[in-house]
Amino acid sequence: MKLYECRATPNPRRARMFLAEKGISVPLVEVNLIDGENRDPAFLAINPRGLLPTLELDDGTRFDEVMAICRYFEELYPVPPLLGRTPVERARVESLQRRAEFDGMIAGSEVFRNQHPKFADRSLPGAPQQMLPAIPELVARGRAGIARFHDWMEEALAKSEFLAGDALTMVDITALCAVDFHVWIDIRIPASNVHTQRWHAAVSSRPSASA
Ligand SMILES: N[C@@H](CCC(=O)N[C@@H](CS)C(=O)NCC(=O)O)C(=O)O
Repeated sequence: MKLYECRATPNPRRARMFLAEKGISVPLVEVNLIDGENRDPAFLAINPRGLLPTLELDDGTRFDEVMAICRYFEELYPVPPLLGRTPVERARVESLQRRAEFDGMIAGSEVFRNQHPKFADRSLPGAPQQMLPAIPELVARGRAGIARFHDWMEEALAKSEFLAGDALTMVDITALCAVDFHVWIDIRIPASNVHTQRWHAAVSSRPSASA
């Protein structure tokens, strides 16, 4: 088994952090996305979408998408549960995880990709044969999404230690990776959001945060 990833980038970090919280060790293969190695024919033969992370099983099965990879490992190694323990918890984690992903991770990507000159012809990740030019108007929408993300986190974290309750879940992993990714676009948790600041310091100090 191996996990194709790129150490510097936020979505592979979500997968690495999830694995570290579970205590699972998977050999990592670095693909230098910054230099465009994910769009080289050698990597496109592995994943035609050129997307990271991509998991490869010992029988050659491969799949991408962070949540598909995490769900696979959650089924094999249910302890500690990071996607919820009961049907209701699982539904709640799914709902909040998507919120962190859309308003945190994807909104950050919208700002970053639509304003960075290196991504002028790649406003969406994946599928190099279907590259899309940047749409500068999306930068404002991304920023609005991130403001909404900050408000939601502050409200949730005023009520509980972690975003989905009293234990760390995938919601916290996605949110932490999003918050740290936002530094690339010079956006930080507002200083007045004290509950989110407390949460960020606590989650960042876990060994998995530097996995
Ligand atoms: N929805 C995907 C998003 C993955 C993604 O956007 N990965 C980025 C790295 S953070 C990537 O592979 N980008 C390829 C590119 O920009 O060419 C997931 O959750 O895994």
